[in-house]
Amino acid sequence: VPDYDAGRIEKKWMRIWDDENLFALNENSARPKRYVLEMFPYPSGDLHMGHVRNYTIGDAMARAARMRGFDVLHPIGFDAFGLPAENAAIKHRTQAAAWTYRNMECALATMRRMGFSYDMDRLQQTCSPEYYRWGQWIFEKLWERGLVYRKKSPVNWCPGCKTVLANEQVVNGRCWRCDSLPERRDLEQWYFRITEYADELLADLDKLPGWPERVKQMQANWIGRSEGADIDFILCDSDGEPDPDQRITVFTTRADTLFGCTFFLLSPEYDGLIDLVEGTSWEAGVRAVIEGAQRVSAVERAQGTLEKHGAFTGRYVVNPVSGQRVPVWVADYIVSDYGTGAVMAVPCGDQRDFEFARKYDLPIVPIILSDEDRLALEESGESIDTYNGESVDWDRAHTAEGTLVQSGKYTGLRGGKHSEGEAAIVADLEDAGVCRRKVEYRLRDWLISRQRYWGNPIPAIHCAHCGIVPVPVDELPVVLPEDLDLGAGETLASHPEFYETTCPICGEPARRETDTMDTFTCSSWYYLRYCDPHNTDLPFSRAAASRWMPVDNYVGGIEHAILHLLYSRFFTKALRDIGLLDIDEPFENLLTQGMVKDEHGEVMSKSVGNVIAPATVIEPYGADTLRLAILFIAPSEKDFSWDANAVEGANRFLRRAWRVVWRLSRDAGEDALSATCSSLDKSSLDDAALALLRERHRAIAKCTADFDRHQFNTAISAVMELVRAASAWVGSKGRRDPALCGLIATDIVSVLAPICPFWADELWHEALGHAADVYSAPWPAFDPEEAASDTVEIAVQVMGKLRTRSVVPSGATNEEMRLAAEHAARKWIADKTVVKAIVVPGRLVNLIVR
Ligand code: ANZ
Ligand code: ZN
Repeated sequence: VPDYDAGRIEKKWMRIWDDENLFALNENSARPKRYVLEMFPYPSGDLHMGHVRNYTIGDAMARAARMRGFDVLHPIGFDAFGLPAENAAIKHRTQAAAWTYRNMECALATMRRMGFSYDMDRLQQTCSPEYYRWGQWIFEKLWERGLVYRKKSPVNWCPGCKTVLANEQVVNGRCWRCDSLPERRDLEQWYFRITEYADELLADLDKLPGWPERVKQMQANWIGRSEGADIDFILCDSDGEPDPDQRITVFTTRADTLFGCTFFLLSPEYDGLIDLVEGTSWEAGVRAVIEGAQRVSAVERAQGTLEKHGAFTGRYVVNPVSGQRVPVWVADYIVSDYGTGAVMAVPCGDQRDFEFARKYDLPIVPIILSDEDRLALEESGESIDTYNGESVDWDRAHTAEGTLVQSGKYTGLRGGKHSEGEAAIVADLEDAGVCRRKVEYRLRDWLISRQRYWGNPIPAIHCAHCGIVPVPVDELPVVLPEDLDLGAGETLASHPEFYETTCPICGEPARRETDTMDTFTCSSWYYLRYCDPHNTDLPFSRAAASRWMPVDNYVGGIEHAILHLLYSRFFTKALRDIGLLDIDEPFENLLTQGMVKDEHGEVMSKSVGNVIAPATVIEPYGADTLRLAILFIAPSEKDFSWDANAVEGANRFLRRAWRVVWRLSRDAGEDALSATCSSLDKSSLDDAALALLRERHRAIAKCTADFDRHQFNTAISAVMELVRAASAWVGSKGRRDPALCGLIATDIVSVLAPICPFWADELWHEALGHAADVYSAPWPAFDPEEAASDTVEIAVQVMGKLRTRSVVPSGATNEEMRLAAEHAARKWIADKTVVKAIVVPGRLVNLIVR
C-alpha cells in the first residue's frame, strides 16, 4: 500500500483539474439544474478560516449535487469595491486597484489550493469595468422606473469612514464597518425606493421555507409593518383656545389607549415646531432639545435606550375622544421619519412615555387593567366602572393587553394591539372625520450614495440648465480613474479630469456626479451575472436567468441576514418589474454557517490576533484534512471552536480509509471498476460479508440523506462506521468476495469525494483504476429495505473507553441494550460490578463499573 502523501497528491490533482478545466460548467439540458452559491468574499487579504468554512460547505454541496446527476452552476467572484482598499492605498501610498487585485490573486490561489470546484470562466470582480458597467446600467433602469431619487434629509454620517451610511449599516447604533458612532448631518443624497416593495418583501418571506426562521424574523422586524391609524388632534392657540383650523396628526397603533393620553409629543425636527414657541419664554428650552438631538443619530434615538430629553412648548392640543386639553412637548426620542413625527403619549401603556412622564412629572392615568388585576378587583367586590386606579403603584408601563377602564363608553372593552377597543375608537373617530386607517413601515428607503472613491460611480450629470440627468446608456460605463493619489488627499471631487464633462442634453459644460454607489449595490445582483457572465448587451439574458435562477443553495454568514439579503431580494423584484427576470425571490434555500472561534471560544479576528491561517493546516496535513475537519467538527449552522485534535483526528481517519481502500481494491482486482450494488451476487456471500453489505446499505442511506440535509458531520460519522466495519472485515480471516471488495472501496471513495476531493481522485484513479474523474462519477445507490434492517450495531464502552460492539434489535429498550452490552463486554468487566449504564438509544452503552 503506497503512503498517503497529501502534499504530492494535492499538487498533482490541482494541475490535472486545471488542465482539464474540470469545473467548467458542461451543460446538458437533459439534466436538472442546481445553482450552488457561496457569498463572495471581500478581498481584504488572504482567505481566513471563516471563508474556508463557507466555501468548503458550498463545495461539498456542489460536488455532491454533480454526482447526484445535476448540472451544477458553482461560480465565485469578489466583492471588490470598498473602503479597506482605500485605507490601504492611503497608508502604503499605492493604488486601491493594485491592492485589490493583489489580494484577489492571493485568495484565488488559496481557493485553488483548497480544491474548490469553481467554474473560473465565470469569475466576477465587481471593480472591473465589465462588471460595474452593468451596475450603472441597472441604476439607470431603476431611475427610469422611479425607483431612484435624491432627497435632503438628516443622514447618518460615519466620522470613521467619512461617508454617509444606510440605516441598515448602523448596527446597534454603530457603523457596521468601523464601529464609530455615526453623526447626524443634513445632506442631499441618492436613494433607492426600497419601501415601494416593503409589503412584498415582507409577504414573500412566506415563500421561503428553505430559509432559517431566525433570518426571516430579522427581516420581518427590520421591515417592521405596523397597522394603526392617523388621528388628528386640534391645536390650541397661544391663549389656550382650541383652533379647529389647526391640527396635528399622530400615527398610533394603540388608539384604544386614547383616554390614557396625558401629553403630546413632537419630534425636534417637527415642521413648524419653532413657530409654536418663537418669541415665547418656552423657546430657549425647546431650542436646547433640538440642538441636543442633532448630536445623536436617528437610529440611536429611536432605540429609546438613551436618556430622554424634552421641553414644554407652552401649547396644548385637544384629545379627540375625551375633549381634554393635554400639553404639547418636544421630546428627543420621537424621530422625524416615522409616522408623522408627532405622538400621543400614553405613559401607562408605553415604557418610553412612562419614563418621560416620570422625569418631567407628567400625569400617568391607568386605563388598562391586566387580566390578573381585573380578577383581583372583582374578588374585592369593586366594579371596573368606578375603578380610578388610585391604589396602583406604578414602577413601569403596562404593555400587556387587558380591559379598558376610565375610558368613557369604551370602558370594559378589550384593549391592546388590534383589539376590539382599538377598532371601536378608530371607527368612531373615522365617522367624525378625524381618523384614517394607516399602515406604517419601519423600513426606510436605501441611501446608496457614498462620498468615497473606491466604488461604482453614479452615472449622473449635474447641469445648470437641465438639472440632474443620466449618462447616456451608450456612454456607460463611467470609468473610475485608477490613478488617484489618495495618500495626497485626492478624491473624485478634486479630480477635474473626472468631473468635468458636458451635458448630454444641452451640450453645455456640466459636472459629473462624484459620489459612488454603496458597495451593497454591487453584491445585490452578482448572482445574476454568473448566469450569463460574458453578455455584452445586457447584464444577463432573461433566458440564462430563467435556466439558472433561483439560486438553489446559498451559503453565507448570518451577519448578512438583513443587509445583503434584503437588498438582493429588492433588486430581484425590481429587475422582475423592469422585465429582466421572471422570478420573485433570488435564493431558494439559505444556509447560514456558524462562526469559527479559537480554542477559547473567541471569534477569530485580526484585531484580537487569534486567527489560524488556513496555510498552517494545509501545509502539514493537506487541504483534504482541513476540509474534512471543518465539516466534521460541527453541524454547518453551528459555531465551532478550533480544535487541533480534530485536525489530527481527521488526518488519521483519512490515512486509515486510504489503507482500507487500497487493500479492498487489491482483493477486488478487475471487479473494482464495474462494482455496483445491483451487480453483486448475494448468494455467493457468507454471513460476515452479508453483514458488511447491510452495514454498507445503512451507511450509504444515511450519507445520502445527510448530504441532502447538508448535515456533513453526521454523514462523515456514517462513512467512518463503514470504514471501521470494512477495516475489520479486511483484517479478518474469512473469504473476501472480489465484487464486494470493489463495491465497498468504490463507495467509500465516492461518498468522501465531495469532502476530500484530492484524496478521492487519487484513489479513484490509482487504486480503483478509473480513467475519468470521481467528480463526475455517480453517487452510490442503496437498497432502502436492507438499509432499514431490523438490527443495529452499538458501541460498548467500559468506563468511557470503547471496548467492543454488539448487535441489538433496532427498537431495543435501554434495558435490552444494557444486557447486550454487559454480555459483549464480559471480559472487561470480569469480577467488577456494573453500577450504572449510560445508554444512547440505537448507538452506544457506557458501562460504569466498580
Ligand atoms: C400611542 C401608544 C400607546 C403607542 C401605547 C404605543 C403604545 P410600532 O408598533 O413600532 O409601529 N410612535 C409613532 N410615531 C413615532 C415617532 N415618530 N417616533 C417615536 N415613536 C413613534 O410603534 C407605533 C407606536 O410608536 C405608536 O403608537 C406611537 O406610540 C409611537 F400604549 O401611540 B403609540
Ligand atoms: Zn444641460
